[in-house]
Amino acid sequence: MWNPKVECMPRKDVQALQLERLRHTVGRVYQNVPAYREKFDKAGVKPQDIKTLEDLQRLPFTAKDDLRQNYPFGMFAVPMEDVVRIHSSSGTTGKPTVVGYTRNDIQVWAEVMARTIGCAGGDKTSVVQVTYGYGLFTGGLGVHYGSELMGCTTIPISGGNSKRQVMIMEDFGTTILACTPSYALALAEVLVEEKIDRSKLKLRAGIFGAEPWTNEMRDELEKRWGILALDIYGLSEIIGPGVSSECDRKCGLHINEDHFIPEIIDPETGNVLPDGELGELVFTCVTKEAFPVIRYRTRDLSRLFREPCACGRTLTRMERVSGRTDDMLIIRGVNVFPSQIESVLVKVEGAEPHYLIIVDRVGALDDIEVQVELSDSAFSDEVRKIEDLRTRIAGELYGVLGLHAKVKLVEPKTIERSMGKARRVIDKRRGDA
Ligand code: DLL
Repeated sequence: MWNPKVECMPRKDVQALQLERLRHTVGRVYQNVPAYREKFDKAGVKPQDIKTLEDLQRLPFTAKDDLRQNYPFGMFAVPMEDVVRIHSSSGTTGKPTVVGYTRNDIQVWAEVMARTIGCAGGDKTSVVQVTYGYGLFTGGLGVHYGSELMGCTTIPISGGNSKRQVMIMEDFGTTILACTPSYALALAEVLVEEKIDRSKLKLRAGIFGAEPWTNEMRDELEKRWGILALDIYGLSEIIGPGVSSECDRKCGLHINEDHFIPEIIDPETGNVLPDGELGELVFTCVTKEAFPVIRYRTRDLSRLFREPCACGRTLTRMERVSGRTDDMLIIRGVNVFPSQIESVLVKVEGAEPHYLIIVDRVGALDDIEVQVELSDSAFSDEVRKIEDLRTRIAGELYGVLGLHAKVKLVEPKTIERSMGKARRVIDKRRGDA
């Protein structure tokens, strides 16, 4: 464990720390960021009104739109001369979201990322291959600084060039792989293609995140790599990776709540939901200097658990993110999450866990097609067997989704492999090409 003093802190001490930091941050943003002052004034709440942690609920939410309206630096709470780093999240439409860090913010980020690596059993003897992209995306540099702070040997290889990735993994003795789960799956295939003997690798853990994935996909990655595959979560607006991470108990992600206060709300009403209920994650940054967001609506769906973990950590845990509020597909009135489809596909014998969901409207009806890759062995089967497989997958999908999805089996290696966040859904109804 990187920082047992904080990670195992008694709950009342965490809360006292949160309150003190929250009050300080709320005062700062009110003072320094006109957009927050306006929002707070409109809601009729002053920084002095925040006397308990529950008073957080009196503050208005911040949404992606607020950041857009103040693009690029309008919500920074320090003068630009104190900003030492900028990152941004790509966003599919319009202007990106821009986030800034002071020197101290970068140190906090390294600290929370060292905890993340610690959760995966890392220490200064670890060799961390950072396969998340470096650049404006927070993945690469985020893991990088945490890994260096911990004293790990850090390989800043970034994404891409899969053959080189597996060669370096073997030659440099990588022990922890950091990349998206979809890229980890693609790399597992390259390992086989390159005939690299898995038993010669020193790899023991993967810290996978930046996109939704399922427990079924975890089992698959653990099987293919022979490692511990752990979920790590974060978003640029809060800090990047380092918001929360799983330990080897795999029972939720430990939130670094001495820096980020989590809440779960009903996405429709905005009401805070009790612990254990599924809803939208909201975070408040209480130590960030350059870009402290207050009650930021992530659109990610999860639940919170407060009981201490068997590992000894007392920090609040969040359930693996099962989807986003804007991820949900409504097909003929039925709510469908891509993660439900993934959990079925990963388990099917004869199909590879590479898939693409295509949604369209044909006439007045929504139409959903799930493309799945055949495995090499299934591909050489006779037509009847392939047809049986197709029917079986369609049946299993029906069982989970309660609606008929078309299943199209495609040839091995024809679904595009991604180096970063995989694109799983093409929704032609909203104009996706
Ligand atoms: O993806 C930060 C990150 C980098 C996290 C590397 C983990 C590892 P953004 O590009 O701003 O930041 O995207 C944030 O990605 O709101 C979620 O919807 C999704 N996401 C991130 N981690 C997970 C995860 C980075 N473990 C958005 N499970 C978030 C599910 C995730 N979704």
